[in-house]
Amino acid sequence: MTASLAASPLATPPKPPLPALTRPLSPDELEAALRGFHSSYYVEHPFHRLMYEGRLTRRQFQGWVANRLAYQRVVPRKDGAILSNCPDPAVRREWLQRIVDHDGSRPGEGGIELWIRLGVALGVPREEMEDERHVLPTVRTICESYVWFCKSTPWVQACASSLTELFAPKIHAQRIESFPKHYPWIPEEGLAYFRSRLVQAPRDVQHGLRIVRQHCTTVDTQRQAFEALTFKIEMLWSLIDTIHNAYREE
Ligand code: AHQ
Repeated sequence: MTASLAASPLATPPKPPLPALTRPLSPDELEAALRGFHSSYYVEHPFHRLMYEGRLTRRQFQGWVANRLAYQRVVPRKDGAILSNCPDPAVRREWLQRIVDHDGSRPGEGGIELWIRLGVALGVPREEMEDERHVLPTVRTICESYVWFCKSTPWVQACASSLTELFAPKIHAQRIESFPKHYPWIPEEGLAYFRSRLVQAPRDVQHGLRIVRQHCTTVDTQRQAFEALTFKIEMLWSLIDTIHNAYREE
């Protein structure tokens, strides 16, 4: 590559070590290749390093939590898109739980409500969280791209894109560990969302892996699963990049 064109380090996620796919992978080989994306996951992004090393300012935290609500709010919509494309009632019955996890069973419940409470705990007034006045146009476009991806992609590949959560327990555990240590001003109840995901994400990942292991049995469908996970890896990287650049402290 021409030196002048090389992007600055960490401007793009590290490439995962993908197998050549000269033949279909066994289900175990496929799962191992999907887990190999861990090195590309945005837990290594500079913004997240600032966060768990205790170097994030209150303003950066508030910009992050207010913008990340846009992502939390598209999750049940993209899961609804997957349900609309999925012909298997057994898969739909299990996948449906994800929508309840985020929207709750009644107002004032669910993960999106816990995320709004995290925003309030970080000092963003509830009204300013809920009306999304701080959500950046690029963040909104990036989040909407996840909904469009799940609407327009075969349901198995859309399920594969959710498997970034293979690596999410690490990022939630880092927050639960680092917030009290570095940011004593954040009330303990602000961590409730991360604690809920430590339970829900591993359960969801097992379901997503079962689907991909069962349905991605050819070179083409396995390549499409890698492409779906790559889309999501880059989507999350773009999301945190946008927030990092918008709230840089000079
Ligand atoms: O809070 C998150 C969440 O509910 C989900 C759903 C899942 C999906 O279906 O794509 N991905 C996801 C993620 C959540 N939190 C992110 C974070 O950094 O807090 C991580 C993200 C993911 O890894 O995909």
